[in-house]
Amino acid sequence: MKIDAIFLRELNLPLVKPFQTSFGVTKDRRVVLAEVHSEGLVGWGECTAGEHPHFSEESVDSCWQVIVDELGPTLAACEPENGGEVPRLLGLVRGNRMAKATLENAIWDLEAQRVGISLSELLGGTRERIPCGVSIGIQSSIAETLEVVGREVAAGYQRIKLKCKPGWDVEVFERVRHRFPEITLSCDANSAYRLKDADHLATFDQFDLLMVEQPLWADDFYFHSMLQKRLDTAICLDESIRNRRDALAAIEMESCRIINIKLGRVGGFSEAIAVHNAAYERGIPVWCGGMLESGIGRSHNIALSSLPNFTLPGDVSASKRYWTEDIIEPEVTVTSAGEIEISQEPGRGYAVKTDLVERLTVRKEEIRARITVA
Ligand code: OSB
Ligand code: MG
Repeated sequence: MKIDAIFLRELNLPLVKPFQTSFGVTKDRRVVLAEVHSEGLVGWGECTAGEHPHFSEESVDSCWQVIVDELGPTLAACEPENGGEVPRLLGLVRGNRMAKATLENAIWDLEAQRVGISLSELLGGTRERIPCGVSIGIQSSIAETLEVVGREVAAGYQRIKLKCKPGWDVEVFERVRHRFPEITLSCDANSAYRLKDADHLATFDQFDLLMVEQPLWADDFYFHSMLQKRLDTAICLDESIRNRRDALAAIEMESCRIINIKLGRVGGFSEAIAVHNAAYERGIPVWCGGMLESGIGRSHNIALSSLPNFTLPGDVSASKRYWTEDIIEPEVTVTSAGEIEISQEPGRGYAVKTDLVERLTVRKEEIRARITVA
């Protein structure tokens, strides 16, 4: 496909309410979108990097720089046949996976539109609807947490994940489990613990959690494998899994029993499918993580979640939990059974509200082709 133009935009999108993890609070999202024009069609990509390099080394500003100066000009000079070719075209740049995913995913979006099939079908999706869970940030009190959990359970969500950290864990789990004995519950530490906390982490076993997500260092497999031996509860790795080889290492070392797949974290759809397949072949279930995405990233997550090994509820939830008005139409809605229906329309299945995107744009840059010689 011929690339006619690439625009990169930054939007300012205030969250409906602040989201707190073990590494900080997010109030307003700075959403970077790539808009790739090709032969009359427009493919969209969303950058999932945070405002600060806390979840990973990448941030909104690092991605902006790498896309504008490196990845964008390279891609604009190519004529990729499909999304699957993009990792090779951008391979000269090391790392920077969230930046790469922003562009690669836009090409997959274009490809689905060109072929005239849904993005889900293009990716190899097999589900008509996907099970949904929610990630609940650290609240100011346990009473408030109980209220939020109650609201999400009533809305139908199939799994509740509580963000945790030292000092905000067992007491919270205890009260939530006591009030909601039957719900599927998990927790996510975003690497807030150390191996010396193993005895403490083992006390989480009494709460019948579906998993403990990323308890230790973001770059670790070995200490997670030591910890997994001491827990009955399954460890799920998020931050640690950057690609298929990481998934293979983690599975081989028994560092986890479940894998969270995030498009940005692994560098785009190609690698996400590779991680999915590697886990599938080895009997390790996966689920789709979230990064407080706008409707564009959210629609990509929905399509990805339709692949067969996404058997556990993902952190893919309704637009209204994050935004007063999402930038897509229709907005993402979740049924009372806690499911999202997969669109069978060509492409993403959610139209971009271009006028709203334009109004929310705080910076925009057109990227021109540049031939890079290795
Ligand atoms: O670790 O899953 C995570 C949000 C920002 C950074 C990291 C994570 C999260 C979430 C939110 O848990 C998931 C979502 O609802 O988008
Ligand atoms: Mg996580």
